[in-house]
Amino acid sequence: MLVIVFLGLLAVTLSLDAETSKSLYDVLDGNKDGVVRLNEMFGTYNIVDVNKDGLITFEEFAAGPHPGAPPLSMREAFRYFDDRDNEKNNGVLDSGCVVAFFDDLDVNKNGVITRQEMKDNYLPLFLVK
Ligand SMILES: [Ca+2]
Ligand SMILES: [Ca+2]
Ligand SMILES: [Ca+2]
Ligand SMILES: [Ca+2]
Repeated sequence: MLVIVFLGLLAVTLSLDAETSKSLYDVLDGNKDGVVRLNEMFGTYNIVDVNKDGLITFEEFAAGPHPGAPPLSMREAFRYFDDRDNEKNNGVLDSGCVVAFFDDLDVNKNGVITRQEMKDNYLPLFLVK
């Protein structure tokens, strides 16, 4: 019985994740050519940076497209980025986190992130500490 419940929960978690990574990918792929490039990632960063001061606060982050759906909390996702930008763990995000995030997802280092790379690598980034 417990096993069945667990598998059910797992299925829900996995399908939520697939939805999250898919919708985030659609946001990141600004020109809809099916791959995400670094400049598109910066474009999304600039959209999330509502007041255009070059930094993203938690409030700006929470209002934009982000990996915040269960099982991930928005705070944890924010911390993930704040741990990878230029001024680490200072409570705001700078553009350094864009490069780090891109690099984490572009596993084969060919300069573009495919839908498959997003699908395979997005969730583990946030789950493995
Ligand atoms: Ca694109
Ligand atoms: Ca800002
Ligand atoms: Ca920071
Ligand atoms: Ca790639």
